[in-house]
Amino acid sequence: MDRPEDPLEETRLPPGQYVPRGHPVIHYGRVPTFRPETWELQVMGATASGEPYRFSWQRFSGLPRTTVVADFHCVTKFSIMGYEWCGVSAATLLELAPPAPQARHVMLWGEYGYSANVRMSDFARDRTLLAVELDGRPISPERGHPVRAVVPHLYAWKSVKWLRAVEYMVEDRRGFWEERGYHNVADPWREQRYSYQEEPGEGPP
Ligand SMILES: Nc1nc2c(c(=O)[nH]1)N[C@H]1C(S)=C(S)[C@@H](COP(=O)(O)O)O[C@H]1N2
Ligand SMILES: [Mo]
Repeated sequence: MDRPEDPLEETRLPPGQYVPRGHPVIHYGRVPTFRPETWELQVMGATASGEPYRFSWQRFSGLPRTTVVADFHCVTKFSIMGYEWCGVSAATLLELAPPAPQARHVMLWGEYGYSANVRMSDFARDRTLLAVELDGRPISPERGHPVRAVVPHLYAWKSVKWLRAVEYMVEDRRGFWEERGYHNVADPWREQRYSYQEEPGEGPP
């Protein structure tokens, strides 16, 4: 094993993870084309008003932004340390498009139907972002341009690229990888990789 260069890396790395050379890019399917005139982000499902919300690119790109520095942990075991994301915090979205009080879960939808479910408590964490910049530049097309969810405290498959909708859910449902054998919660510090590890209450009934 290579010795980590940063002495902090050892304590910052969740169990079973390693730091690779370079920054791998991984996703399923092809990279969509961004069309600012037709792009919109929808917030739907169990909203407090019962109505869906739509944010045009013009509106979304004018929302206040925050910066989050976070490590990024892929379930295939590589971790990228210290990405700097800038974007609209999930908390801001929750204020502008409030969920119904019974909504305990969220489905994050990317282009082409990729999806990942997270608990509302994970979505509402102050470091969850709808990111538009990575390391000081607009996110590149293959990393999720124009908007990518970043849920840094969960495995990276929950950080949906090319985000197009946020669905508030009263009942939990599994997203793309969660349906294919991956853990519903996905906490890297507890090494929640696979659905067979789920404890009662961690997945949909
Ligand atoms: N829309 C979409 N988002 C996605 C994926 C995908 O296939 N489609 N793959 C996920 C997985 S498994 C990982 S590890 C990260 C990879 O992000 P990166 O390519 O920026 O390293 O994106 C996640 N977000
Ligand atoms: Mo991944």
